[in-house]
Amino acid sequence: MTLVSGSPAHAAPPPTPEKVTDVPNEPLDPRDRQLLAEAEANGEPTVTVVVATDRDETGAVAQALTRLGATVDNRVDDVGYVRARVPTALVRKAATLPGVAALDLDEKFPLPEPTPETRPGPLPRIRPAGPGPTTPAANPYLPTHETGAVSFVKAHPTWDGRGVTIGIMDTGIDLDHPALQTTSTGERKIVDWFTATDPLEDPSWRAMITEVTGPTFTYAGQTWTAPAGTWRINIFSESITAGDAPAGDVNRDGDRDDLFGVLYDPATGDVRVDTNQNRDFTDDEVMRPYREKFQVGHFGTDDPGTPVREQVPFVVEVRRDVDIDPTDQQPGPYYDFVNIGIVAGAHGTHVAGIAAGHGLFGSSKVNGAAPGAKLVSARACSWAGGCSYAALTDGMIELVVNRKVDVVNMSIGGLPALNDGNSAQAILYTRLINDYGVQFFISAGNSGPGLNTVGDPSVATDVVSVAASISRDTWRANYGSEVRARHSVFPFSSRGPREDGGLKPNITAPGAAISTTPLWLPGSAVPEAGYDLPPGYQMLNGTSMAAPQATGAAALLLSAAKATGRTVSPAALRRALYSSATWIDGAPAHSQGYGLVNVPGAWQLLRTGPQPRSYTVDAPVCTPISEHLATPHRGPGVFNRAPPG
Ligand SMILES: [Ca+2]
Ligand SMILES: [Ca+2]
Ligand SMILES: [Ca+2]
Ligand SMILES: [Ca+2]
Repeated sequence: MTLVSGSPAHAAPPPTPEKVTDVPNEPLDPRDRQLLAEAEANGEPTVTVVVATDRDETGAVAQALTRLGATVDNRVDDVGYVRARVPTALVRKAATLPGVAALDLDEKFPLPEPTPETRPGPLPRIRPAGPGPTTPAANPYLPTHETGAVSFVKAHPTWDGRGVTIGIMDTGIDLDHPALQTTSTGERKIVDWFTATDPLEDPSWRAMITEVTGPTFTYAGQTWTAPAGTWRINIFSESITAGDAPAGDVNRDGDRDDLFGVLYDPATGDVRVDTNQNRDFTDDEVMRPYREKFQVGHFGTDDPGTPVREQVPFVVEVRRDVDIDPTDQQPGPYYDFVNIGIVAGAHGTHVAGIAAGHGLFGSSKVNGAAPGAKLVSARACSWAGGCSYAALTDGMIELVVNRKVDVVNMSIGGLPALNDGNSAQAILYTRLINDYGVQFFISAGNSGPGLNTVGDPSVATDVVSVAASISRDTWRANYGSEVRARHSVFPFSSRGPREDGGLKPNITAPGAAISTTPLWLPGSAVPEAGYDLPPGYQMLNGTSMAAPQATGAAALLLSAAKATGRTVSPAALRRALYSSATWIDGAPAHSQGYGLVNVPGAWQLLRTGPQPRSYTVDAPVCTPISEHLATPHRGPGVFNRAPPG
């Protein structure tokens, strides 16, 4: 059997169970101690922290942090959330403030890497044809039928995700892809698109500080034209995208030094981008945030003579009143920022196509799991260092509280030494799920097959942590390999249990797929299977691909519930998915959780109204770091990795 290691799509450093030295009253867990030590070594004056506060203590915590000299950058009282920049020397003090339930230091998860690992070797014995316009709905390239999604939609054509909006927390979704334009009923597929990154860290946010007056003015050594009136101006430089696709060339003309003027009206929030680079804003479209008018701008001009798109789509967004100097330990000075919203890599587009694509490969029949569902794109990753923990937290809150999505997919995560589901992020995600009724599906990670490799924040108790399986048919179609087992769990798929013995991952879904990628990326090979894909498609594997299969399956169930007047709580949804899952023979529970997602089976349970039950289990836990558990050395499952003696 062919062994395929996980693509680093859900890359994470290996766990480093550090030596535990007893620190009395140490408020930080081992990972945060390490991050703080790095900040101290680098002489960083402040660090960003993510704080889950006790209920009704958010205001008091924010005030106390401000008194410590911190800058509070975001605060959501209903969720009990504060994001702040704290003087590095005072982080431990901040963590012990009254009302702080948990405090984590911000860190960067590596940008999801879209390239699947390939194995050099002899030509495959099987030469599948690859997908195309005649590919049927049930196919091994994008195997949504393996969760029962295809048969469910065939039996109930209107329960195909319509009425449901899926949030995709990722690198952003390509706005031009034909399979991401409309739902099965012809409505707009991508209904919202926003960027959750920190304006002071992600240079796609431009500070609107310099004031200029039209009709002509000099800026950056050149003469510009604008409508009469007073404006703010800055430059968007394509080179800031060098860290990942589009690799520093947003207008796809082969160089990396193009500059684009950005003009902003602070009174109205109107934005103009000089996409044709003539330093004249009077011929540029007046743009508003995507959700207002669904405006999409483009850098570059497509050459119709080539299959690839020589053009990158973008949206604009405004963040008002950002404190641009968090190190002066006082409020302000405040300026507005304008974001140029383009995708930071192919990953989010691939995930979106698996969850809810409609009409892939030029086939009217090939879809993601829920072709009737709508999408909201949230970008938490940038080209300068990956996806930030703080942006993933801000973005999840924004998706649920303000963008009103029904279910969320996140195929990003990390692997801290203490993966016990008690991080600040895990606490906040749990509140969002239970208070707002929005279930999160999060990739389990690609750090398997070792024990206790399941990633945070998929370890949060009420998050559905998704492991990656592969069928015999997909081995053939996407790898050209012949195997015996009908279904198996990918070796790279992260294994449980949690540090406290809790059951993770929870469920399994197919973790290899050919799905959508930005049209401006060249076509790619599926080398093990021996065929090529045109621009707009790529074969990727990882739990990143499994999670959106599960999310799309959930969208079908929520769609069916809406159509039949049922209300489904996250607990009931999880119970139905878990109780109906199909056991994969030969795979232990700590690799597959309850088993492979089974949409028709889950609907049978939801239809008759299952009663979610909860049990409390308390058992001894002995691992090298189990003293850091919420209750030291205790947890909901027996887990013994204690060294002898
Ligand atoms: Ca260029
Ligand atoms: Ca222009
Ligand atoms: Ca072209
Ligand atoms: Ca300040």
